[in-house]
Amino acid sequence: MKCKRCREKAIVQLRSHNTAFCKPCFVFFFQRSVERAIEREHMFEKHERILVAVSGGKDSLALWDALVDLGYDTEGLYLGLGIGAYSRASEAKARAFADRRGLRLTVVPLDETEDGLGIPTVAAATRRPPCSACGTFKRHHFDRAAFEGGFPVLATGHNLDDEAARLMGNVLHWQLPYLAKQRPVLTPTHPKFVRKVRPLFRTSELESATYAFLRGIEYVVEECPNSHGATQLVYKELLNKLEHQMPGSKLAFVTDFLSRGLPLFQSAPDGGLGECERCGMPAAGELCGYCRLVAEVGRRRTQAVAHS
Ligand code: Q46
Ligand code: ZN
Repeated sequence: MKCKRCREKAIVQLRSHNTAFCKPCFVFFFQRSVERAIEREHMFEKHERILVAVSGGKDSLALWDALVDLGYDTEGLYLGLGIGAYSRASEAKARAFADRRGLRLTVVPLDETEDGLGIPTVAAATRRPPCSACGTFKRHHFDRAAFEGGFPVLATGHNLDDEAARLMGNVLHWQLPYLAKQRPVLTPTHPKFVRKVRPLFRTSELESATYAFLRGIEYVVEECPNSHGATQLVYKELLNKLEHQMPGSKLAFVTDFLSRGLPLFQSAPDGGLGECERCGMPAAGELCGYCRLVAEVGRRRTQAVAHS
């Protein structure tokens, strides 16, 4: 098998693109794909400061690495979710990545912030699935850090597999408001929100894992313990089976939706946003979703003490 670009011996075969590359050409292909996604979707420009949300995993670190190499002005943000050994290991990987390259990384440990709540505590107190609490907490802290840090853009490492699985879930349940928002660039709907972008939306998990490996990026290999049994994983397995039989299906599913499906969902209602009375971030009611959750934890704890 020869590299499609330079005819040297190929080390990576990408069936979805019907191509194969040697190491330097794959690195070039990966970075070029990221750059094309940024340019075509008008995600950001070279003069803008980009906050990259990193989890310590392969996708977000591969994204940060590629953005730095492509000459973008970046800083990293790591949110310590307080999920035991998994969080400790992923924080160590994120820190080591930034240190080795002399990049600036802000670490926000949830259990040491003013509310002092890690994800397991919130999930246990409210009896919610950890991932539901985690989503609300991540959104709030990412939005807040980007706004307070004066960044016009927040980039996350969601890849093609994530996007395809999310799309499948949204289609299966006809989640019209979510379908209207399923796009690689979310423009802010409030002055305190920043542009949110997903430069890896056309890049598969296989490609980001290969890139991370070839670039010598050390990332946390273990999955979050709460991801087991998550519905997203079921969708990913189904899509992997489809991809195996019909290479390129995931990319076509997502990109055809964006070009032909998404315009049909543009009219989904989007209520006006005010500001949260407690934290000042955008909110649909008196409190934002994050502060409502924090208040619920407080109430449940008080009830537990009263009944003990
Ligand atoms: S980190 Fe958070 Fe994920 Fe863990 S608790 Fe769920 S959402 S699985 S990407
Ligand atoms: Zn709030």
